[in-house]
Amino acid sequence: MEQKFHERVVKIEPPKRHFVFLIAPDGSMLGLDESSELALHDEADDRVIWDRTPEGIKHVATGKDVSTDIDEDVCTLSVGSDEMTFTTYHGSEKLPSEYLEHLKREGWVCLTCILPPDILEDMERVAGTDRYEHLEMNTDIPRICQSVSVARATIEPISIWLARQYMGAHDLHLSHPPGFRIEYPDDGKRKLGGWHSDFPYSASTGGNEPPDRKGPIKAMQRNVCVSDFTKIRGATAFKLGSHLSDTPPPPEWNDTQASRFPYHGPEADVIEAPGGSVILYDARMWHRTGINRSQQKRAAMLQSFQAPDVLPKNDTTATYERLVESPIFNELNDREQKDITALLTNKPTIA
Ligand SMILES: O=C(O)CCC(=O)C(=O)O
Ligand SMILES: [Fe+2]
Repeated sequence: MEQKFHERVVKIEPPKRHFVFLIAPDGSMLGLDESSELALHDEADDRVIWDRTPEGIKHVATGKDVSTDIDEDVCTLSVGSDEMTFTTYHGSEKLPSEYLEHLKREGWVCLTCILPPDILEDMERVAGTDRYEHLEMNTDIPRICQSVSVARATIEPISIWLARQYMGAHDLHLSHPPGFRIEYPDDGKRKLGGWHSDFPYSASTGGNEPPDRKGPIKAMQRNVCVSDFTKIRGATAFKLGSHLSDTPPPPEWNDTQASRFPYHGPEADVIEAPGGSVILYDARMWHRTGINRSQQKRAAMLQSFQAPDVLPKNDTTATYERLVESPIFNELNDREQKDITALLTNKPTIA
């Protein structure tokens, strides 16, 4: 008798607490400069991570305390000679450098519950899952044009910083507009997602040769857990560590003659993570959509960051134009507009 669903579970618990960002009206983030003075930054590294204290805020990486009155999430601080207003904003569980260390060591990292609760709920609404299970996703309008929350989730700043660090390049682009993958409860008939490495490490339909798996890293994938990711509800399955393998997944892991189900034995791993988490991983890592054995839909938002020299899988400019014309774009602050513009319009630089 075939043993079913024996993947190992890596369970990620919800954080007990979160750090905060302090965001200026133009979206820049309050941080410290090299002389430990308050300064503005556009990149979400350790410099911009704060903790709330009874007297104000503490800079997590250096321990520097700054006293300020925070009234309904808003405070005023002097940056250089400017008095500026900042809004505290839901931050990460850990320092960006801690995530980076895990990512470099393991080839993946989970930014647990990194999305603010209101953004998560809005993504569930767009997806038609969880608290909005009764809705069906609208596939006529690009998802990023349906809610500012989708745009904000797309440019969550710590994952962009991590992708830039891991890939050793700043000007990344997306290989396709961010899409939602809704996994319906398995009905015993529907085709199931097979094991693969992600673009450009997957064989292309046009016959392009995938890049050398031992060469410089060309892409990272980002799965935003909209639903709670659990094994029973179809959380993504991985072969953790396989980003270092010289080969893509073995064909027998997708042998649908032998079983309707792709490989689901103990060599595979399922990362269970709460909704609102971001799983960022090396695109070479073998993975597949989980098999949803629950009664509810499962939603993930999928995104693929590409190195500057990779030709995108799809043209993202049409979606970008629709976004700019939609009211959503004006809801984004300057930094958010800049980040989304770069990810959707950066052109490959091919030597
Ligand atoms: O839907 C999933 O769980 C994973 C989808 C996938 O293969 C991907 O992110 O590339
Ligand atoms: Fe994939």
